[in-house]
Amino acid sequence: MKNDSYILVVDDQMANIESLGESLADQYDVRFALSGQSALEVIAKSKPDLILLDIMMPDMNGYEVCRVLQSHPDTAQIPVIFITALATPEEETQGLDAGAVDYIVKPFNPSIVRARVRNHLALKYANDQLRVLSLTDSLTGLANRRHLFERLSSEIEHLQAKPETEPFAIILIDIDYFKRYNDTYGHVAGDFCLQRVAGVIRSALRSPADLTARYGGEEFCCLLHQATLDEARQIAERISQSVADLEIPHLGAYERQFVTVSAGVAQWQPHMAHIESVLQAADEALYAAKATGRNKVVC
Ligand code: GH3
Ligand code: MG
Ligand code: MG
Ligand code: MG
Repeated sequence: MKNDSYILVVDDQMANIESLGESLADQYDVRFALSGQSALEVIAKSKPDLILLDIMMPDMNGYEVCRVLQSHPDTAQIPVIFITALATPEEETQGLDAGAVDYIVKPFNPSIVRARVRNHLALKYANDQLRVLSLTDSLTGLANRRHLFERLSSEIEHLQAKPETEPFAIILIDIDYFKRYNDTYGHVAGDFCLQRVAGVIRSALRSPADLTARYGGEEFCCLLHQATLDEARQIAERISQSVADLEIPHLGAYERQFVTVSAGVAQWQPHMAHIESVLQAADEALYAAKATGRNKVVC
C-alpha cells in the first residue's frame, strides 16, 4: 500500500541516494538533498515526516544538521535516522546524543532500513496524535487550557524579544446563567450548547495566529495575536452578537429567553510581569460585564 509519508534522504553521494530511494520509493514520497545546508533549506519549506541522514558530508556534517534541527521547536520532533559508514561505538553514541532516533551502518540492508523507517514513522504518528490530544478539549475540539498557557508564554517571550511589536489581546467569554440552562434542559443539552457556542467563537477568529481555548467549564478564552484593545473589543462584540443570533432557547435567562454571553477584554501591557496579570485584567472586565446586566462586552 502506498503511504504518503514524506521522507528526506540527505547524502553527498548520488549512488547512496539512488539505492535508498530504490528501497523506499514504492512506499513513500522520497525526496533528496545533497548537502546539510540544502537539507535545511528543503526542510524549512516543507517538513518531512522522517529524515535519513548521512554523517560525512563536506561543509556541514550530519551531527551538525541534527543539532540544528533539535534546537528549533518546529523541527525538533522530526525523527532522524543516521545512515553512515562510521561504525565505531563512539560515533554511534555521538549520533544518538545529537538527537537521532536510530543509527544504521552502511552498507545497509534494504529490508532492515524499510522496517526501521516503518517503525519510527508509526512512533512519530502516535506521538503527534498524543500531542494533539494533550492540547485539545475533547467536548468542543477547541484548544484546552494547557495549549492556551503554552501559547500565552510564547507570545510573551516573543514580545520580550521584540518589544516594539503590538502586544496580544485576550477575550474571556462566559455563558450567562448556564447553571440554570443545565437545570432546565439537562446536562446533555448543556454540552450541546457548549459545542454550538464554541463553534461561533472559533469562526470569529481572524487567522491561524489567533487561538480559541476552552478556559474552564463554560468559559472560553480567545488569544488574539498582535491585536489592539479596540480590535479585540470588536471581535468580542461580534462573538456576543453571533451567540445571540443562534437563538438557543433559555427560559432561565430572565427576560432575554435566549443563551447569551458576557465578555471581558484586555491587552498585554509591557509592565505586566506574568500571564496571570493579563488574565486577571480580562477577568475583572468580565466581572464588570456580569455585574452590570450580562450579555455585554467590557474592556
Ligand atoms: P453567570 O451568568 O454568573 O456566569 O452564571 P452561571 O450559572 O453561568 O455561572 P456558574 O459559574 O454558577 O455556573 C456555571 C455552570 O456551568 C455550572 C456547571 O454545571 C456548568 N458546566 C461547567 N462545565 C460544564 C460542562 O462541561 N457541561 C455542562 N453541561 N455544563 C457545564
Ligand atoms: Mg557522505
Ligand atoms: Mg463561569
Ligand atoms: Mg456563566
